[in-house]
Amino acid sequence: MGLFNHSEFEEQWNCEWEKKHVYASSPIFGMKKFYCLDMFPYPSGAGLHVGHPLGYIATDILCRYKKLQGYNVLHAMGFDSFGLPAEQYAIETGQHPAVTTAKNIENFNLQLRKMGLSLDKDREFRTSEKEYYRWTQWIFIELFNSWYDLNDDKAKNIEELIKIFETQGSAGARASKDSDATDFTSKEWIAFNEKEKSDVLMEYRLAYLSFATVNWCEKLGTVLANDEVINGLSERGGYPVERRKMKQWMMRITAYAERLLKNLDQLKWSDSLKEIQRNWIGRSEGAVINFEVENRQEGIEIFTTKPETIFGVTFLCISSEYRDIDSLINESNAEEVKAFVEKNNKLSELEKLSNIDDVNGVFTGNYALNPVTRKLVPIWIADYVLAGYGTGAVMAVPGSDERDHKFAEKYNLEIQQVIDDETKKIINSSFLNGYDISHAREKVFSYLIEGNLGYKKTNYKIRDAVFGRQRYWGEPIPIYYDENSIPKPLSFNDLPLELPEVDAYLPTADAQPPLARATHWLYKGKYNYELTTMPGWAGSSWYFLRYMSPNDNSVFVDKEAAKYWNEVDLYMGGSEHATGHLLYSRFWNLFLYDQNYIDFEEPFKTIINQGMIQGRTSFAYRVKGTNTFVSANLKDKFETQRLNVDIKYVNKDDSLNIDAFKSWRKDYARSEFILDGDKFYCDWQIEKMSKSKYNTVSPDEIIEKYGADTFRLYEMFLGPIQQSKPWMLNGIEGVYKFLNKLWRLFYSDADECLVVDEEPTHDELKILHLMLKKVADDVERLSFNTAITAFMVAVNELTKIKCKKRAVLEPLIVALSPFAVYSCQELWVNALSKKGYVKDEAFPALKEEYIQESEFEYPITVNGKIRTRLTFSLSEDEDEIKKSVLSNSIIQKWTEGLLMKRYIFIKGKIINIVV
Ligand code: ANZ
Repeated sequence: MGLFNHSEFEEQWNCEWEKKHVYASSPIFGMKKFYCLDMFPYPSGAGLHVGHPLGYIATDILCRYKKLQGYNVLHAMGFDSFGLPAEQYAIETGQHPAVTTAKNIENFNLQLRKMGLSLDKDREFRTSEKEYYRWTQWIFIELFNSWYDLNDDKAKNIEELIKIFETQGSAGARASKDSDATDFTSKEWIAFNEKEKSDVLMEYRLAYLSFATVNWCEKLGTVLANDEVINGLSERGGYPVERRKMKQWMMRITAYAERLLKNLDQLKWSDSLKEIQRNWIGRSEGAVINFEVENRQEGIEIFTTKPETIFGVTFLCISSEYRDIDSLINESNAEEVKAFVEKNNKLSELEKLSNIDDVNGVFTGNYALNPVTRKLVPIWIADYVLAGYGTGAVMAVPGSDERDHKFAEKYNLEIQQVIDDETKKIINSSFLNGYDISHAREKVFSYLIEGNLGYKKTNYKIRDAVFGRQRYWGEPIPIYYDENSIPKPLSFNDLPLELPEVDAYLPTADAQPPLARATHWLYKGKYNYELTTMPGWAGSSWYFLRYMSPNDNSVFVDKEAAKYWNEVDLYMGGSEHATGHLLYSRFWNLFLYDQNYIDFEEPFKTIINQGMIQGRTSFAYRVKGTNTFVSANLKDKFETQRLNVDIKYVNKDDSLNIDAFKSWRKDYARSEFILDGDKFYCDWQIEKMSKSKYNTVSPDEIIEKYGADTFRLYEMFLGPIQQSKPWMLNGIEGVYKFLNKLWRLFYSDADECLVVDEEPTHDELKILHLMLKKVADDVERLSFNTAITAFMVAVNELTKIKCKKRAVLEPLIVALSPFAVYSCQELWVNALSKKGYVKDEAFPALKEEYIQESEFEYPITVNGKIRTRLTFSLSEDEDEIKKSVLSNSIIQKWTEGLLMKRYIFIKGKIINIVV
């Protein structure tokens, strides 16, 4: 064993570590803990490219470092294995998603295991295995059995609510509930039949069934969440998405809006991530004001954040989905209105919002009364008013609001200054005497409240989350329908409710979800089950808890284990989860906290978003309408079309390997090529690394060639972890050379081990401790690239002075072991003749005395000009230094025969002489 050859030891250590479960972890009460988590991987069929491990390697280094620092570390990785891609693949190929998923996971694990990650494999699980999804179903039932008490600001058991209803009716509870929930007395409640009671309770449950306008994607055959729809198309596949009203299982995340917002302050997340969540939750304080409607019993309630602008209202706008809209339409133009409503209801909220430059609407034919000015204003239907926000109606103030102004201009409606002369008169003679818009808010509020015309209201943009999907490959929702079609949860003993086998993974001919194909799938042999399944985010909303006691089948998480491991200390993942996953899991965690199952409110103390690794995409130009490609530098002579080329057909100098390229696709086999000299050049561009752009680089070959340690170091050496950066192999040789150089500190050319037991010199120890200090600081800041530079500097300097001393090399190896895991272990055992695993050592203690400078080289000036430099110990007596300086021959030359006027000594800085 002499020269660095990764293939001689990496796999061997891997096998030993695996066999001995060296990364197994368990709570050690009294010992400080570090819980580190990578965002849950979805095992896609494409396998890993070099962008995926970036975060995994970073967290691994941190975990190993924390272990050296004496922490008890929890680091595990399972798989988010339900989801659309496996199901899409199943639809296309007929293969059971469980089969493809298992194959993908196996492949994933093979790729991951080579990277030397210190994952506790005994804690691996998959969301699609029944031992896991039993608990996802159990949490669903817990949510179903809960309501949110706004008085105590926490979730409570639905039985408590029933008791309140029995004694006080609906007025007895301040609860988070459906906006159109009905009021009833205790007498009425008692008189309700079972079905009616069930319907009422649905308006309060945290997991509930309700009619909701959803994003329906015909092509995918399912409902999508708002964040899965981009510009009216499905994020996956890019298929059209339309709005539909459907009865859906929902999650009342809105009950937690205020706590989700407030708790952000205590989290160590980036400001931008917090801001994204704040905007998504979207808290607005304002008022709900009632406008009476002419010739109609019921008025229209509007929500405004600027009640003080009520004097400038010139019309009202309601949403096209406004409830009871028909009673607001006049016979005269009913047709026009209905056509508008129908067209508009098809648009998603996002489309309505993105249409900001073009506002559209139609007059209902009716008028409403401004409760303050007593002026009649027309009621319009407008596309910019969202049905699900506020009350679905606005008071339009074109003198103050931009959209209202646009609308008024377009339809020739009155545009009035918020305070015109007319209103001034009203104001002066009324409660607002001396109206000043900036101070009027509270006055308007009290006027409205006293007059019973409105009330204060805080609104949130966040919506309840649609939870049911018309898909196969997800957790079945553990609900059955009894003989009266009342939905009821399964009893705990009947969990897990397993996915039934079906003959195809598509909806049925009558548009029922795929589970309807399982015709004999019945609860207790007679009741129908719920046929929708849970969305992709269900399993990932609590997985961080499961790692704490993954093999305990008696409980979702062992309470003691949860107490010990507690919240995640560092969560690493992509910024694309800023709203969906990070809100849903915070919501479930808060709920489980309310239920007293865990004792921390927030799951993720610190979040780091790793940057994206970008790929270098290659393109070839084809002359339009032909099968002739033209070299990139000649393309301007033709009218061309740019096509992606898989980077595996492109050489380092961007020339195309034409023969290989021709074999890629049938239609390229007979292509012609216009060359530049004897080569055909491709164009390139740096963009996101992705299978679809044919620019992915697999880690496998790199690891094969250079070893996993080089790969780990190189991924980290590319730049700061939070930054996006292009993948280029240019620098990998440098990192590889570093490991070779490291090896050379231990072994001679003739393979002899060179390590000696001699006392190290001060200089050697200085190199070591300067490196230790830098590495420790950098790793704490997650600045892994600069830490690697510090190792490189130290190894170079030790090489220069030929240091082979154990007392220096041993700590070097311990400090480097989180980065170069295999090499350090190999050197630990074979070159340093140590027993056990270097990962179990302690991080070397930093000795400041070697870092602090003991000497200083003083610049000596005579009359302001530096004439020489002299080195003195920093502890040397000032008078002694003065004597040496004045007797120095160069200084004497400049001062000879002159009278010294002044001598200034500044310790550790400078010596000035004035003559
Ligand atoms: C009068 C007014 C005057 C308004 C003014 C704004 C400015 P945020 O901050 O987003 O909560 N609004 C209320 N409900 C709406 C709905 N369903 N769809 C579209 N717009 C709606 O915005 C609240 C403001 O947006 C409200 O205050 C209302 O217009 C409008 F100078 O009322 B405002």
